[in-house]
Amino acid sequence: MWADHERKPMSIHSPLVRQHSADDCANDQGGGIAAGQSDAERAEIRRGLLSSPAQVSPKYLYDTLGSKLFESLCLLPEYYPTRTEAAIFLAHRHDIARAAGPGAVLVDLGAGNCAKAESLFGVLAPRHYVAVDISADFLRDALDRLQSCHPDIRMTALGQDFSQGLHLPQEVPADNRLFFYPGSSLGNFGPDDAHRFLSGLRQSGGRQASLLLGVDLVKEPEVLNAAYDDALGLTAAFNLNLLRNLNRLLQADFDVRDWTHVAFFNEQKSRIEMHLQARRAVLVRWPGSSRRFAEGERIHTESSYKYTRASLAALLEGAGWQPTDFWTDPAGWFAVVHARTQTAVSLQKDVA
Ligand code: AVJ
Repeated sequence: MWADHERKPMSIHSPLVRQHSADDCANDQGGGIAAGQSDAERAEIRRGLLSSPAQVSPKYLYDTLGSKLFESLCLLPEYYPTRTEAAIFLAHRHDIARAAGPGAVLVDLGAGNCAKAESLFGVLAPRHYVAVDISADFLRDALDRLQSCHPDIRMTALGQDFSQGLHLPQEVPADNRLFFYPGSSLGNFGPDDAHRFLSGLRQSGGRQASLLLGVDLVKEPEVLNAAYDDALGLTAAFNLNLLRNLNRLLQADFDVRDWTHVAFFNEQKSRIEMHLQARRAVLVRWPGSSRRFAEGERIHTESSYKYTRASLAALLEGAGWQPTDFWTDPAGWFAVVHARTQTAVSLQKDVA
C-alpha cells in the first residue's frame, strides 16, 4: 500500500490522442439505414438469422436504447454482478494497487464512460490511461471530462473493436501495461474465443504486462436465473430491443410482440443463455431474403459464461497468464483476478 506522498509524481501533461475509426457514425440512430455497420457485419447478421438454430451476436443488444436498458438493469436487485464487482474493487483497492504496482499503463478494454477505471485512479496512480471502446464518440466525451479532472495522467482514446485483437499505437509505452477488463465481459466469449483473446492480450502486452479481470462465478441456478430474468422485465426488454435494432440494421420486419424473452443457466456448459422465442409461427422478411420461425423456435442472442476459481485459473494459465490474486465478495458470487505474464514472474524472481 502506498501513502499519498510516496506516489511517483506525474508531471507530463499531454493532449488527447484521438483515433477516428470507421465506426465513428455508429451512434447515429435517427432511423432508416444504420450508417455505422459495414456490409460485412450486416452479412454476418443475415447468416446468423438463416442458420439453425438462429443466432445473433450480443453486440447488437447495445444500440442507444439497449445501452440505456443495460445501464438500468444493472440497478436491479436481481442483477448482482455490477454492484458486487464495485464492492470488491472498493474493499480490496489497496491490495489491487499493491498487485498492480504504481505507474502502470492502464489499458481499459470496453471503457464506456470510464467510471470503473476512474474509481481506481486514486489507488492505482497510473502514468498513462488508454481507453478503448467500440463507440469512439462516447469515449471522446468521457475522456475529455476525465482529462480535465486528472491533468497529470496521459490519456489516449482508441475507437476499436478489440474482440478480434488489440492494436495499440506507438505512443502507448510497452512496459508495465495493465489490461483492465471488468464487468464480466469475458463471459460473452466461448471457451475457445476467451483463450484466443487472452493469448492475444499477452502477446500485445509488451514487457511485464498484467491483467485485472472481473468475472462472474458459478452459483445456485436460482440466483443466476433471476439475474437474467428479472421480475420487472428489464432484461426481457433489453433482449427484445435487439429485434428493433435488427429492423433498423437490416430493414427487417420483426414484430416485437411475436417474441418472448427466455433466459436460463445451462449447467453443462456453465453459461447463461438468452434467447428470443417465437410466440407463434412467424415470417420475418428483410431485403433479399426471409425466414419462417415455428412457434417456440428460438434465436440465441447471448451466452454469459460463469467461471469457478479453478476454471478461471486454468483458462489464464493456458493463455500464458499467471494468476497472482483472487478477490471475491463474502458470498463468493463474483471475482476480481490479477494475473501477470509468466515471463514477468520469472523476471521478478531473477531480480529477487
Ligand atoms: C455485459 C455481458 C457482462 O453477461 O451479465 C446482462 C450482459 N445480459 N443481462 C452479462 C447482460 C443480460 C452482461 N455482460
